[in-house]
Amino acid sequence: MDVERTFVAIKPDGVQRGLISEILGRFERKGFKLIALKQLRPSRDLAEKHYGVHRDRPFFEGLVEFITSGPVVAMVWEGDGVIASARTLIGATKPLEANPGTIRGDLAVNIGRNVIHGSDGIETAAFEIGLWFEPSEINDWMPSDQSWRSES
Ligand code: D4T
Repeated sequence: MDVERTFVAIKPDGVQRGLISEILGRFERKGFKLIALKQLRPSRDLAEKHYGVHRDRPFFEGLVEFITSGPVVAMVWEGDGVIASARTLIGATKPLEANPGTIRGDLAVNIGRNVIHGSDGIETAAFEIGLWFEPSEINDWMPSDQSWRSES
């Protein structure tokens, strides 16, 4: 399997609730590699582009208001199968339907305050990484224990 990259963001509710380390830790402990990380308050333009696919949905305006309401922690994680695996770690969009053990299943109740975002496919991941990060902000590094992490 090709090494993948995915975009993950801790939304303003996750930041305000002090869940950054809890969420980051789950990706680290799983064994994925963090290659970009920053905190920012997204502009309206960035939020509208990020959620452009939902532009005509009734919840769009509230969603943009929410994601621009405070700091977001934006990340890029790398690893085999990381796009689908991150979605599994995150859990269902509706937190009340998310399985226990997932981030939303353990830490959220409301679809409009579901703590975290993760790209849902290869093309979306490439688009979102390019939208949120400059190439110079992405660090291509090799963990010293890489040989222990990879299949032989
Ligand atoms: P994100 O994109 O935030 O990771 O969420 P998902 O990928 O899990 O789900 P999504 O794209 O379908 O929804 C994007 C975002 O919109 C909010 N939302 C969604 C909402 O407030 N009301 C709704 O009815 C839906 C479907 C939650 C996530």
